[in-house]
Amino acid sequence: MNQSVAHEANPMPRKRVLSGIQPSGDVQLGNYLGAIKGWVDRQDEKDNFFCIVDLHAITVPQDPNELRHQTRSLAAILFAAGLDPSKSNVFIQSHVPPHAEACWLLNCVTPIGWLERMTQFKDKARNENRERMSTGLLDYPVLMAGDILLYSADEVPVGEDQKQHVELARDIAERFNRLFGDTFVVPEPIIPEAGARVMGLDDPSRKMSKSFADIRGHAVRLIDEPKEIERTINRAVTDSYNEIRFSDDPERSGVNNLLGIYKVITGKTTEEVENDFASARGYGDLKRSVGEVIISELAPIRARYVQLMDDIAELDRLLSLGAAQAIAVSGPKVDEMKERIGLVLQGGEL
Ligand code: ATP
Ligand code: LTN
Repeated sequence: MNQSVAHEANPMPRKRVLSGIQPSGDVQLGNYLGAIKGWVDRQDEKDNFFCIVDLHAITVPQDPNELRHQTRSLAAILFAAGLDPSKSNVFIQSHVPPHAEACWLLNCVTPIGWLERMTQFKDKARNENRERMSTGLLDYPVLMAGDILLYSADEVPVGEDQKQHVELARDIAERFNRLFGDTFVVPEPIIPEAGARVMGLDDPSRKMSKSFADIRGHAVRLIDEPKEIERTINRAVTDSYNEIRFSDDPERSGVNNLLGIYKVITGKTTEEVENDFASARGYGDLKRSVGEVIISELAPIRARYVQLMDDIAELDRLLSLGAAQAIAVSGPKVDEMKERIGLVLQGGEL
């Protein structure tokens, strides 16, 4: 719908963007700065698909009622953060059957060694008993490759931690194209220059994560009240150098992280940020300023979120519109995959 309008006004086709986010907990500042903010800022220039990846979320155990709530809550956050349903198709992955189908078809051309080498899988497998870990956790990146390839996405805007998975999607696309002829666009990962890896405020050596967002002091959640944000930032781990400048010294990663957050939100250069703090009296001043910029960025999002969650029927309607657009693109693509592989299509060949 948005695409045809765009094409009339502009003969150059817009780049197709697809990205995904899991309903696996409360959306945190890293998700926003590393991914969502970029989706919103560039939605006017692109042809946009954003997928709430509930099938990815169930690769680890989820409480059914909680998952249902988190899925709608995530949709409300995405719209509240500025995704406009007339410009961006926002949909739930499980509403669009081609995703699960494409995953199976791509499983059959993906060597298992490629999956066993994925850093995210190795990290999760290290802490999990293999007798309890789901097969879905290993297969996770193939489902993600399907998400991307079904839409012929040119660009996949993600945080740094997902770069390897997008590269795997490229490898899978190239292998399928080699085996069965040109079928897929080979996608590019788009990683923001700043904000691509926001670190945990309680432990700046590991990335801020939605699934740890309930741990006290770990994350700023997009729906936190200003007082809560202030408290979390005040509690953030720093160091004893008392020097407010960017640094790649792991011992100073807490302060570096706070400065990084300030830098993305204000849009200032490294030099301008350091100048802002040249006369600061200490980390107390730094935390106060960082807390303030976060609160002014998130307050309007929180207000819109509360309104949207008050009308679930409207939210579900917007998600149905997104799913219809998604099916219109991914349905024919999955048929093309089947035909190339040699499966007989119901009703005859394309
Ligand atoms: P989980 O804890 O369930 O793995 P998550 O917080 O890592 O969740 P995802 O839904 O897996 O979030 O990721 C959504 C998007 O947010 C992805 O593009 C991912 O790269 C990005 N992202 C996640 N955490 C961060 C972070 N700390 N800094 C920057 N970007 C991030
Ligand atoms: N694995 C991603 C979420 C995701 C995704 C996608 C991102 C699922 N499918 C397709 C980009 C494109 C993550 O952020 N953990």
